[in-house]
Order: sequence, then structure tokens, then C-alpha cells
Amino acid sequence: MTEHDALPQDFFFGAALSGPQTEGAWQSYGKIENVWDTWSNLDLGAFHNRVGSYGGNDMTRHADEDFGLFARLGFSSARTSIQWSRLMDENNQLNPEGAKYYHRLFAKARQAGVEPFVNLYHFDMPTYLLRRGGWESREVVEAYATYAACAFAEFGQEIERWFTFNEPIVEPEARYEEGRWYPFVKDYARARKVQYGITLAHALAVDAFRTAQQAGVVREDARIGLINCFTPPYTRENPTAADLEAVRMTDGINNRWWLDLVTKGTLPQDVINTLAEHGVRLPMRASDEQILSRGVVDWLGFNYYHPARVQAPGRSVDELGNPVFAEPYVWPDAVMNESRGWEIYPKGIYDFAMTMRRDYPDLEWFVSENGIGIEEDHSERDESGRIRDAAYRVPFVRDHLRWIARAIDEGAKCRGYHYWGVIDCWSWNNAFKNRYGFVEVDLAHDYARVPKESADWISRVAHTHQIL
Ligand code: BGP
Repeated sequence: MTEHDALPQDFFFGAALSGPQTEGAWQSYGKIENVWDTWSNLDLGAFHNRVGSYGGNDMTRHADEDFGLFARLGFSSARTSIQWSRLMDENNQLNPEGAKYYHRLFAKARQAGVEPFVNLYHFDMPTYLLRRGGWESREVVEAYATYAACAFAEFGQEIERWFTFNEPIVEPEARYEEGRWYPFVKDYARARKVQYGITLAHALAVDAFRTAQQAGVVREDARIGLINCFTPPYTRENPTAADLEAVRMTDGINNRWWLDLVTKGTLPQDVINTLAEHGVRLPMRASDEQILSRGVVDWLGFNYYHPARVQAPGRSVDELGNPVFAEPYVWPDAVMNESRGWEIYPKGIYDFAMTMRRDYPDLEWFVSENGIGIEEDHSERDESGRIRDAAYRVPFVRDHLRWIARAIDEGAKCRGYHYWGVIDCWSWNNAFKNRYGFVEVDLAHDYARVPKESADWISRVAHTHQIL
């Protein structure tokens, strides 16, 4: 590619994190059990090195230090999430201790000169609500809207940047389709029902936000968005019609579903039709059209780790009777991050940007997560004890930033870049296996924060906006 080595001066750098992966303090400040705590309690062996959800990366005790580190790296914002299971009690009423916890956390961010971006849900449903049907239940969908309205009322004067969901596609897939995450369901139709429930919940929350803003409860300059892991879809060279059909459905479920929702307040009809042809019917009510129409957002977050490469499936139904619309295509030229099993393909960010420019030209967005998780960071250290990660972490970030710079030069409305896991954090059932940070969390020394070699580099880039 040609050199695109500078980012606009108003382009922002920041950190992406989430409540359940950082906070810890799982039984303090009135927090109730969420699905990660429940799975940890049920089967700690399912988590790498038996490290369950309880401790996060101990941010509750390190918050001042962490925001200070972000600021020193040159990051002006940090996105975290409020845990529903901390802000609300088991009657879905505000938990005052939880509210205080987050007021304090956001104040610490601001004191350090870091703007907190707040997301309301990061795969962390309170367990009692999962037991009542989770996202398949309208009662739970409405409970989420109540929680969102409560958060807007509590923090509406404090927070400017809100998000309803992080990666709404992941729970349907991981919990209900692939059965990798508790409660381990493998039912395609239920997964789409869950996806639909989350979709309605998003729209109801945006509606609550607009109402709160009109009433002056939420600041006038506040904006709301959605964050998803959009996966630019690719297939083999010289594809057959069936390969292209696999791309259409993958793109439809993972990308267009959410993009249509947040730009038009509708869902892609071709996807709904194909699902129906395969016996998958969404539990749509007549009044839902009106609800969905409220789902249009002010801007969007794009989490990017890897592309989706798919081809026509070898079978149309799996052994459990689930429809199969696509199967993975292994690109012979793929460069892999072996620790995570994800392909590294920086150009995907540019391809997504060009799709956005063509199909959704008015929508502003930012890269809300990107990063590389390497197993134990190979534990290679220099004389001063710092992890030597620059040889792989720097080129990864540099290449992605260059493609972002090029996309912006060509008119993409990409406003910023948040790196995932700036400080190593707890990664679901991989726990602390794959490290993403520019800053190490030393588990042997009480979660001590130790900058890695790459920290110097990203700090220079974030301060100068030159992609060195
Ligand atoms: C995204 C999630 C994050 C984070 C990241 C890295 O999908 O939003 O929560 O975990 O991926 O992935 P992992 O932790 O699985 O390595």
C-alpha cells in the first residue's frame, strides 16, 4: 500500500475495556451475580488456569493508576461498561452503592484527563434474568430498557458518549448457536430469537435516551451509539453462486442486520426471508416495527480483530437439524495470530470503511476495539524486566492505523481508535492466557501494572498522530 502515515489532529486515541473484565470486586458495592460469576461457580475448570470472573484485572483498586497510565500514553478517552449486575439490584431497582461506585470511577477518569465513554452491556446479564428467559423473554428485554433509563437518569449530566451494547452478535453465537459459553445451547433458531431480543432492547434503550435528552435529564451534547464486531466478509477467488450466497447471509446476520437497524430502524428483509424459508421465524409482534424504528443512532463503534472468510457449506443442515448457511473458507495466504487463532488482516479495516462510505455515508464511526492477544506475551523480558513485545505488537497496530489513515484520506468518517486491553485484562474463559496490553498486569505481584516495550511506541504515536 502507499504510505498513509498521519492521522488528523482531531482524531482521538483511547482505551477499550469492559466492566466485567476489569472491575473485580464481584461481591462488593451491592453487586449481584451475573452469568460469568455463575459459570465460574459452576465450573472453574472451564477457565484458563482456573481464573474465574471474580477479580477482573483488579481495576477497582487500581483505577487512579490506570487512568493515569492512559493519559500518559496519550489516550484522551476510555470506553468501559456499567455492569447491570452492579448498578441494579435483584428487583431491577437502582442500587445506590453501585451508582456511587460508577460516579467515583468516572470522576477518576476525568481527574486524569480521560473522557469516559459508557457502554451499558458487555455480555454480562444478571443471572436471575437469564433464569427468566434471558434475551428470549420480553420481560428481560423490557427490564434492560428500565436499567438503561435508570443509567441515563443517574449519569445523564456526566456522560457524553453512550453505547447500548458491545458486540450484540456474540451472545447469540457463543451462548446459543455454538454452545461455547454458558448456558451452552446449540440451537440456531433460538440464537436468532436472542439476537432479535437484543435488537429490540437496543431500540428501546435508544428511545429511552432520546426521551431523557428531550426532558433535559441527559445532556444536550450527549450521543448514543452501538458497538459491533463487524466482520468484512470474503470468499474464495472465482466464487460460485453458492459461495456468494454464503457471503450474503454471513454479511446479513453479522453486519447488515445491525447497520440497517442503526441507520434506518429496520432489519434486512432478504435475511428475514431466507431465515423464514429455513423455518427460522423471529417472534415479531405488530408493534415491533415502531420499536425498531427508534433504533437509529448518532454514531457507531467498529471492533475489528479479523475478517470473516466463508464459502458454500458442504451441507445445508447440521446433525442437530440446524440450518447451515456458510462454512469457513481457509485462505491459503492467511497470516495467523496462532495464540488466538484469528487471522491478521489489517486491510479489512479499510474495506469496512469503504463499505461504510458507500452504503452509509452519513454515519460517523470509530474503531472501538482492535488489538493483538499473545499467549503470556511469550514472557520475554529485557534487562529492566519489561516485556519485549514491540516486534509483534507494533507492526500489528501500525498496519491497522495505516489502513485507517488511508480510509480517512479517501473520505471515511472514522473519528478515532481505541485499543483493546491497553492494560492486560481478564478475557472470559481464556482468562489471562492471551495478553493484549501495552501494559502488563503481573499476577504474581498483586496485579502490578508494568509498561511493556510497546508502550513507548504507542505513546509517541498517540501524542504526535504520526504513525511511526
Ligand atoms: C471482543 C470483546 C472483548 C475482548 C476482545 C478480545 O470480542 O468485546 O470483550 O475480550 O474481543 O477477545 P478475547 O478476549 O476473546 O481474546
